[in-house]
Amino acid sequence: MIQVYIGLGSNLENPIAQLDRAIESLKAHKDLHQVRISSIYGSKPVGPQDQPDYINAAATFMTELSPLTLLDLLQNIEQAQRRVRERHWGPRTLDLDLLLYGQETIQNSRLTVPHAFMLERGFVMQPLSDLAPDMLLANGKTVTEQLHQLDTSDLVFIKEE
Ligand code: A4P
Ligand code: MG
Repeated sequence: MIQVYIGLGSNLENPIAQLDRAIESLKAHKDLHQVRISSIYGSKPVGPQDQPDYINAAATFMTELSPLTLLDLLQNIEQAQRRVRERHWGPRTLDLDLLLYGQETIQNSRLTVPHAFMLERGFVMQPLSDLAPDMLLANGKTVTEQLHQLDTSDLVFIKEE
């Protein structure tokens, strides 16, 4: 079993309900075990600013699925919630990013793990610190230490999952 961390994001069509539904899909999946969910946060969009604010959370679980099978699963959940892919970093009903797959470094045409921008994004590191504050990152810092280096002034706590 590998411990996996994923990021969840939405800024369209009732984002909190989008996340809640995605969380239910994760919890119900037979190949994902010991699913835990962070609190839910709001933040200003990173990237194009002419789009609604985002809602973000993180999840962790144990699984035996391979990284690419897991990516398929995450993309199936995105598709089931009618995600429209239009603009890079643009608005979306549901975005599920594979942040960490155990300690593995993965670089292929479909996957970059650890996720390329996770360390610099408060909307990723804050929920991650709910789940694993003392976990060591590839840069040698803990999640909490990394979080404290970021500007998180736009983050608002929405609710506990
Ligand atoms: N891919 C590669 N690595 C991964 C990975 N670790 N996890 C590939 C998931 N997918 C990965 O993704 C495009 C391709 O990336 C996938 O087909 C997969 O094979 P996408 O989600 O369709 O494309 P995208 O959304 O245009 O790009 P990307 O890189 O996913 O965008 P981000 O980084 O997710 O940024 N602001 C706030 N406040 N909160 C947000 O959640 N999100 C974004 C999207 C921008 N601004 C935001 C937020
Ligand atoms: Mg994505």
